[in-house]
Amino acid sequence: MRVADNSCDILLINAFSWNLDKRPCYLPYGVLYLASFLRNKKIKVGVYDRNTDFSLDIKKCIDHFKACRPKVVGISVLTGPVINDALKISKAIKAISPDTYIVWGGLYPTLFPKYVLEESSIDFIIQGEGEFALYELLQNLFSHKNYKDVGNLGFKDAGKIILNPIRQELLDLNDNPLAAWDLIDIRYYIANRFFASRVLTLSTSRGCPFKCAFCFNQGLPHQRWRSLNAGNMYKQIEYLKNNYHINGIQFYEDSFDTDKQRVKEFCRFMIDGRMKVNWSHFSNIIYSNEELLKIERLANCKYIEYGVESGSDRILKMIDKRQDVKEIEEAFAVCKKVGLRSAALFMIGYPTETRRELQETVDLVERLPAHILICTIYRPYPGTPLYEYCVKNRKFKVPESLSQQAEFYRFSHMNEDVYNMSDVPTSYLLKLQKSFYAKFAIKEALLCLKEVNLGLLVYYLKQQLNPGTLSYTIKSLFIRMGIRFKVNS
Ligand code: B12
Ligand code: SF4
Repeated sequence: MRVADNSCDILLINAFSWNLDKRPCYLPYGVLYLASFLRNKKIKVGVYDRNTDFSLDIKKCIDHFKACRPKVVGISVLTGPVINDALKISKAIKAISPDTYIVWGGLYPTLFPKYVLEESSIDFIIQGEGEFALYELLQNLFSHKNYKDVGNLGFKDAGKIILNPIRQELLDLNDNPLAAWDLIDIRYYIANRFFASRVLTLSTSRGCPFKCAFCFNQGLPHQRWRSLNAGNMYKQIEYLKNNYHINGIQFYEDSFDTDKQRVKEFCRFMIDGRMKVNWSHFSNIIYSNEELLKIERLANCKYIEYGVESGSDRILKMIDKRQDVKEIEEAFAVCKKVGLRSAALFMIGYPTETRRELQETVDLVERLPAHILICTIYRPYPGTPLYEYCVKNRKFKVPESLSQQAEFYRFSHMNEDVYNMSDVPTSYLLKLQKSFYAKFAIKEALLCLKEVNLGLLVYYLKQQLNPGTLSYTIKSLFIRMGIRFKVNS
């Protein structure tokens, strides 16, 4: 949240989505890459991350806006409760400064453009990748030229909502390799993880070549996988190590290892440079490759997160996951053999999912040698094949207003009263999610002990000693015992 002389042409705000114990943990790469791109074009940029503003109201954010006096405010918005925060900020800024342009970008306006533009405090949205479109919009606004042809732009013209076509051209990530880390207070983001004590997240690729039927990627026009090259990945790590003394990196991107050559070269850089930084990444089961994983291990990779999604082959086929249960088990076994820790990410509550299929997922969770488990409940995202299915066959209708959508797409948890696409009662899904949570809590505690990471153990215990969390964990443990021994009805 730093601006050199306080004034700027555009203030980029990352709306509040999450922090834990005063740590957002995840760097807001949407605004950080946009900021460095615009800065290279000589535009004065400020960044404000609401995830590091721990006040419940938006006073600090608005004071910051007043100090910067930008002509344009860009707000980065994911789907979920974050919408409410973005809306509150937009309304407050418009109320005190009606001439300031408000632009929303990020996944939510990309997937739900019309709902956003119906809101009077929002002037523009930019769909999809933001760099070229935002730069072009700013150039036109600053020189009072016509902005109506800017690709990816959405706006209102005489009350009518106009959505311009999405441009085919995508950014070459190597043209803008460093994010504007210096515009935020990085200390907030350094997290203590089990594999290293000072971890930052990195985002070195965009897009995904897979076609999972539930995933937002299918709703993004013209997304295509591309990446920073290995040299630039290494340069980023060197920069973060030299400037912020980190000892761990979490690659937080959809498809880190689509280009195996890139990963091999990156490992070579890490090994040759004797870089003492541990790291982790997401991967796909069908990318599992013992030879590559051994090289990764040598280059200090410690941990891999796999989208397992389900323990039922029928569900895996239905969601077009391109993996079966046997392959999943093999991939986790390879990780174990090579000496890498692993996480299994699951979803439950898919359309048509039955109790028997959910039991197959429970059984798989028991069998997998994963160290971390995460389980979320399925929600239909527009633009995805599974969303279309839910609209046609499960009477699904996306909630009408911005605030209802904020509630519907909120963080993983589900109430009894929302749409449930599966063939089992919502109460059963909730029980199952709690049971996974309990298993996760136990595995996490064991991992802290095994890694002899006392800082993390203290953090974990502090979290667990919070009365709300503790009662949730205890309740979850009982539910887990019930599900484990199949005595639940
Ligand atoms: C880091 C991350 C988080 C972080 C927060 C990130 C942040 N902004 O602070 C945390 C951990 C908090 C998080 C939480 C959740 N996340 Co998340 N997250 C990600 C992740 C892995 C990386 C985001 C990122 O840095 N991308 C890289 C940057 C460069 O891309 P970008 O942010 O899209 O930005 C570009 C454009 O969107 C645009 N843009 C972005 N902002 C702006 C602003 C302006 C003004 C303009 C013009 C343009 C613009 O330009 C940018 C550069 O081209 C994405 C995966 C992904 N591929 O993006 C999932 C992802 C966004 N998350 C997802 C989900 C499902 C969630 C959760 C719901 C998880 C859950 N079930 O609990 C929660 C929801 C939080 C909430 N809504 O309140 C989904 C989809 C969410 C959605 N449809 O909105 C994604 C896509 C993962 C997936 N494959 O399913 N997430
Ligand atoms: S692999 Fe992950 S990011 Fe890619 S389409 Fe599937 S769920 Fe989405």
